[in-house]
Amino acid sequence: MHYHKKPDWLIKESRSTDEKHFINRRKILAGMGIATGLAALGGPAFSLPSQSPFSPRPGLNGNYANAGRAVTAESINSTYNNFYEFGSSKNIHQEAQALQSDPWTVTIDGMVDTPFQISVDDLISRIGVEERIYRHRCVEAWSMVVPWVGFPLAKLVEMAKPLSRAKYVQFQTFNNPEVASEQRASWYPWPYTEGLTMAEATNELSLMVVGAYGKVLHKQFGAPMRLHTPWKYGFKSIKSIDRITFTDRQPVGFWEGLQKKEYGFWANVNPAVDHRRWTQATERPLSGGDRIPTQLYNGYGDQVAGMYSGMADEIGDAFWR
Ligand SMILES: Nc1nc2c(c(=O)[nH]1)N[C@H]1C(S)=C(S)[C@@H](COP(=O)(O)O)O[C@H]1N2
Ligand SMILES: [Mo]
Repeated sequence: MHYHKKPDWLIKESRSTDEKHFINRRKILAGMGIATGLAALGGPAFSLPSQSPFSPRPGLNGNYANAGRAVTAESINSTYNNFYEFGSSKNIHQEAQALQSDPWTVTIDGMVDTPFQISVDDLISRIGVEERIYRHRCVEAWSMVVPWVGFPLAKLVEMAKPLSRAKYVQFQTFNNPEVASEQRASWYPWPYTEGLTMAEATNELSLMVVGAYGKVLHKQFGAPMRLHTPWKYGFKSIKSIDRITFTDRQPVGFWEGLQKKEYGFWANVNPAVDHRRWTQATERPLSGGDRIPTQLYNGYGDQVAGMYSGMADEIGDAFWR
């Protein structure tokens, strides 16, 4: 059945099941020293809890306690999102509340010792979580600073026991056109996919995000689990992941599949290479104020440049996009 507008009962129904599990996930996070705050359970439409000034929390990783810029207000980030499954505007936060993100199972397969499925709650309790403040740079030239809660992707890779033949990790988002209206648009190659090399996936910076602002991840941020690779353009940071596949073939990302010339596999932030439609030299912080210069690798070069030495010469500009 296809609804253009979801009837009220559907929203209520999914919300009540959701609340039970949501509270469960909050408990797990709280048990790991992450203050879970007041979650947005207020009503069928997304509503923000009362704002409190950001302060460091117990699980904060000291290496990522300061992004060199102020954290973007939660009220701004959580109402300006790219999540094309729910529409092509930035204003999808209300529609995204229909996503049933709890319970949630992730399939881990491909070139691994033994394929398996695991719930996000189990991943959280087996691996544990920490908080890191990261800069995020979208290829559309806006940027933000977010206090994420999550765990290193490297830990999940270790748990998956990939075979030595595996060279890449492919990520996939859910595909549920009944809930996500834009997934009824057949011209898009749903589901959204993205990929990283094994070196990138096991880089210390690659974070599997399950929370933000000390709370269980809001749906519009990609609940219950999304990737964040802060040295790459935002489209690499795939949301609401339900499958992780190890492979020897370079994965083709969602946007890459649509426009290879505009959205390449590597997509490392580079102020010297403009996108066809947007300059990459500067960026517009969502928090307001003047545009600021964009940094190579979004300022994370110390941790990631080594993975790409020599490659720019080899592949030229296409390397960056
Ligand atoms: N599944 C999915 N993941 C996605 C997207 C999307 O449309 N669908 N958009 C990407 C883009 S372009 C950006 S900039 C970030 C935006 O994350 P935010 O909305 O949490 O700021 O999510 C990325 N991950
Ligand atoms: Mo983006």
